[in-house]
Amino acid sequence: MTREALFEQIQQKKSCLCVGLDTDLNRLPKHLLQYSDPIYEFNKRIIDATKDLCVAYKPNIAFYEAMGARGWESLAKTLEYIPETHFTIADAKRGDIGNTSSLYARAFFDTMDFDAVTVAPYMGEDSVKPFLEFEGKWVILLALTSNKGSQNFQFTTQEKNQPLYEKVMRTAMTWGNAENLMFVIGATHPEKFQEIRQIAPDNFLLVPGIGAQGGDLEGVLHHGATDKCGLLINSSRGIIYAGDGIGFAGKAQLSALRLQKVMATTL
Ligand code: OMP
Repeated sequence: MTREALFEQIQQKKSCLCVGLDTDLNRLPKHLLQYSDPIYEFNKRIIDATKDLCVAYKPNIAFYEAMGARGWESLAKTLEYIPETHFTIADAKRGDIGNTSSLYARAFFDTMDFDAVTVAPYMGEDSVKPFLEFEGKWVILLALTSNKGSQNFQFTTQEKNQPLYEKVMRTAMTWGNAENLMFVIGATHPEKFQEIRQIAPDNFLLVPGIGAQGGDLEGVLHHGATDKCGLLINSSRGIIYAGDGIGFAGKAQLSALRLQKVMATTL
C-alpha cells in the first residue's frame, strides 16, 4: 500500500488506529474454544467489529509462532480475512545478516502478503536493506520503543550528543524514504514527539503503548501528527480483551470507537 492510499483511508475514517492482534489462546472467550481454529475465529470477529474504525491491523507474530504450525495457519487465514483496504503489519521485529534478512523479508512479503514488517536496527545496514527491496512494501524500524528497557540503550548519546534512537533514525533515512520507511516511537514518550518530528518530518510513525502500557494518546496526536497524519497508533490488549464473554466483539468495538473519537478531533 502506498503512503497516499494509507492517508486516504485515514481521512475517510478519521482514524489512524491500528488494532494489534496479539491473540493469546489462554485469553480467548470460552465459547470459541469449540472451534477447530479458535484464534482465527476470535480474529475474524475482532476484525468484523473494528474494521470501520481502524486503518491497520498488526498481528504480533510471537503469539502465532508460539502455537507452532497451527499458529502459522491461523496467521495466514487471518491475513487473508483482513480487508484489502487495511494496512497490514507483521510485528516480527526481525533483522539478521543480509542473506538471512532476505529470507525473513520473503517470508512476510512474498510467502505471506503483509504490507510491512517491524525490523530491529541493531545489526545495521545489511540487515535492514533486504526488507526495503520489495516494491510497495514497508520497513517499520524500532527507534524509541515503549517499554521500560528503552532506557537501557536508546538514550545513550553518540557523537554530537545525539541519542542512539536519533542516530538510528537519521542513518536509516539514508537507506529508505517516507514511502517505504516508518519508525516505531512509543506513546510512553509523548514529550519526545516534537523533537522526533524535526528529525523525521514526513515518515509515518507506528506508535504502540497506549492502553495497557499507559501511553498518552492526546499528547501523541498533538505533537506527532503532520498534514498527512503520519501516525499509526496501535492498541492491542486494550481493544481485543476489552470484554471476555459472549459480547467480547461488541466491547472491542466500543473500545476502538473511544480511541477513534479522540483521533477524529485531530484528523
Ligand atoms: P498493548 O500494550 O497490548 O497495546 O500491545 C502493544 C503491542 O505493540 C505489542 O504487540 C508489542 O509487541 C508492540 N510494541 C510495543 O509494545 N512497544 C514497542 O516499542 C514496539 C512494539 C511494536 O513494534 O509493535
